[in-house]
Amino acid sequence: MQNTHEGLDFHVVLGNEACDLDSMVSAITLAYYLAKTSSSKNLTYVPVLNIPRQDFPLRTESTYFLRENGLSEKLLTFRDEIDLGALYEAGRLGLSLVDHNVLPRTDSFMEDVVTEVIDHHVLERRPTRNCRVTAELVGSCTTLVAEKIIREAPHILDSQLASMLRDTIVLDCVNMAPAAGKVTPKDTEYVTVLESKFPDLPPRGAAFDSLQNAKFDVSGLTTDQMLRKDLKTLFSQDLKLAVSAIYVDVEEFLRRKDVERELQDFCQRHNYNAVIAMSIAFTSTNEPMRQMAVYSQQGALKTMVSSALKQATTPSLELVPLPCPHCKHVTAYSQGNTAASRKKVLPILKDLLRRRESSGRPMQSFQEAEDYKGPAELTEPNVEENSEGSEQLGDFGEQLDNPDACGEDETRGKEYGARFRRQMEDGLDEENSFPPTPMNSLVEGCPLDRGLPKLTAEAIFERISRITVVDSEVNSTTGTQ
Ligand SMILES: [Mn+2]
Repeated sequence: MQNTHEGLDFHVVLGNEACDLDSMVSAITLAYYLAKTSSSKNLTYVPVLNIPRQDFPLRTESTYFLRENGLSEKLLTFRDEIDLGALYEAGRLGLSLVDHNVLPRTDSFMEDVVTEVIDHHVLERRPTRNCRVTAELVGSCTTLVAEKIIREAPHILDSQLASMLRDTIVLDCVNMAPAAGKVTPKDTEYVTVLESKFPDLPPRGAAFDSLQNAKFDVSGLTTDQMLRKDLKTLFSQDLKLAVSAIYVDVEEFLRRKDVERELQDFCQRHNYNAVIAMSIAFTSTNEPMRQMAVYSQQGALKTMVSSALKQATTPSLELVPLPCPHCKHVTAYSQGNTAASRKKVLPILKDLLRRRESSGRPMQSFQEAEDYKGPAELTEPNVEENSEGSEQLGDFGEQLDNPDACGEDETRGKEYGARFRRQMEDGLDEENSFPPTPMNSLVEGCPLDRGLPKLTAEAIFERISRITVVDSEVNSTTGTQ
């Protein structure tokens, strides 16, 4: 494995920037299929997870899934570890897109090497001669990859591959429950095929429950990771607000050791002026309870945000202060209006920022804000909302496929118990609405802004070879069929 890969070309299978389980598994399994069925000797197939490696722990269901399936995170290639631009410039790159069908704006220069698209979102790309497109509005992109493998290379299926495909489809399709509005006949068809070929797969329900639990299991996360896991960002000219859904009660969150210092670190690290943390929990009778905390080092800003939330009328949040004896820069509330999710709270905050801007109160109100270089030269008040952390995106634009999928979460949820309901709520929102194009670019910049790749072609080649090795070891111990 020395320098024998000089002329090596790369075919990268790229998932979307939400990097949810569907994207990850579609990328890994399609790259595996391509590697197993390719006759080309100098082409390396690399699944690339379209987030920086440091963000991967936020995808708790994905890290859990890899552990369960005996794949090491070390074997995966993340977006900040491979210089796609340089490979493209060198004429050594081909691309398959899975779980999205157009490259985000910052990557669009590579469109001409996209030779294949497999996706379940509404098609946004124009047809071209050299790109094969498979696009169907099924519940999971993984269903389309499973279909391809079962049709074209059923011999490569083993129980590990089958289990990865099946479990991802089951999670995306909410345990194949029609009432959830995700599953389509094709999803059911391929889950059934996989289960009939591998009757030893654990029951669906168990797979669904454990993945669903893993999705909300933040016990291993740092405060910074908790705040980034399900985050929306609002910004105006001089202010940047983090609105985080946290997956533990606000009260419990505020009991974390050194939480105020960690909130301060979080704000400094990511240039936020304030953090609004929201939580939802369910009582034993499945009644939702929402709590909210407002943090800012800048007292005037904390007061302004808190007042706006307390005085909001559309809707009224019915905030009641929660005792927080050690809090200096935090005010905490329980939220009487339990129907007001983050989706309802965001407009209140947007409106606040907008009013502030149009009343011409610029930087001097909040001196500490000066290190944030907001979108420059806005001629009119302009409040933008952006998503990052991407976890909240969950299904990345699924909302586009099912515009009303989440409207009646409460009623739907009742049929499935609290855990399912949490999924329908998507933690705190009913929403997954965001554009399928770059969501981090305005806030965090492109992953590659951080520098050039650390991996050489050889290192990537070696990593991929190791995947194959691990894979065959697993196969030989678990057997097939
Ligand atoms: Mn998907």
